[in-house]
Amino acid sequence: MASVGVITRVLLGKNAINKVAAANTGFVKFYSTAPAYENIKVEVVGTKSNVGLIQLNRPKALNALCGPLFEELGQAVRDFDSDEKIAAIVITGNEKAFAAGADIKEMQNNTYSSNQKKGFLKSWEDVSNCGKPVIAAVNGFALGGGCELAMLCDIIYAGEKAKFGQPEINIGTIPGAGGTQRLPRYVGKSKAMEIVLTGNFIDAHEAEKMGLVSRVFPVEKLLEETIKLAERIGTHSPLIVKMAKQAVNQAYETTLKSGLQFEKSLFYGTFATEDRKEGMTAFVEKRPPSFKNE
Ligand code: CO8
Repeated sequence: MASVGVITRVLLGKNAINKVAAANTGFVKFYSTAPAYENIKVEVVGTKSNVGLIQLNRPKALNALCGPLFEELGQAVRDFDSDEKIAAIVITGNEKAFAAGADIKEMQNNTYSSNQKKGFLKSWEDVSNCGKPVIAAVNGFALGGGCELAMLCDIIYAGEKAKFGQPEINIGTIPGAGGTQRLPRYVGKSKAMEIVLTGNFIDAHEAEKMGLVSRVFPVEKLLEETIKLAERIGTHSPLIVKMAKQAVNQAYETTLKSGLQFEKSLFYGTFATEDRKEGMTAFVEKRPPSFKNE
């Protein structure tokens, strides 16, 4: 894990720096200290220390997404989004589970009115509102809310033993955090219907073939490759990366005509930035660009 091993800073909640003894989980080094979070681990990784890594950390419950976990995840995403040194965010789980869904034990006694009153699922918006690229590194189960969380991310990389599914139908409910809406956009109506109506799981290679996942790696390589992807994105202008993300996301929100108009406005807009000027000047001068996020 040489390239992943460069972990220079440990984020504790709001960017406190704390260097402590490392504990090896088997695929990346995490630092053991009094945790700022109970349900996730958060740190900065990458050779340039510009990748925010969030590991879901309820291994005994297969990372079931309880409310406190989601609140912590939202906080961590917001912190990384507002940290200028961070170029991209990676969300991962462990080798057995990315996340096996919403916490069934927690929601077992919910009622229609308690869902309405508590605004159940509200904190999920933090991940989709993030301006920076968010990449899911999925090993093991990504089921129900776990699959939906992966789909909230901008790119999904998977380990070859990953399993995706929307098994809510087995427990008398339906996907509630985007599964019925995002999945058809990824894989088309017929496949999405099959997945949602049967509750069957699909493996990583099927998921890649369907377009749900962009690449599949050996389990032990997944996180390293995902961090490399985040680092590659981090070589570009953060400002322009943000605009590119907005433009692609717009394709899911609008008609082709207004999407093309939106894209053109953003494209023209890049010409008002220093980074566009620097990028093209560097190309003409045959040198690497030096972006200033301006
Ligand atoms: N919620 C709570 N606990 C869970 C969950 C879950 N989703 N999944 C697993 N666990 C727990 C088990 O209860 C078990 O705990 P314990 O040891 O205390 O009994 C532990 O994790 C290990 O699980 P298993 O023993 O079942 O492990 P197996 O390897 O035998 O099976 C499976 C793995 C196939 C993943 C199995 O655990 C399973 O089917 N889990 C449930 C999957 C599921 O139905 N997910 C969908 C949940 S509903 C949902 O996500 C709705 C989303 C709506 C919006 C999101 C809101 C937050």
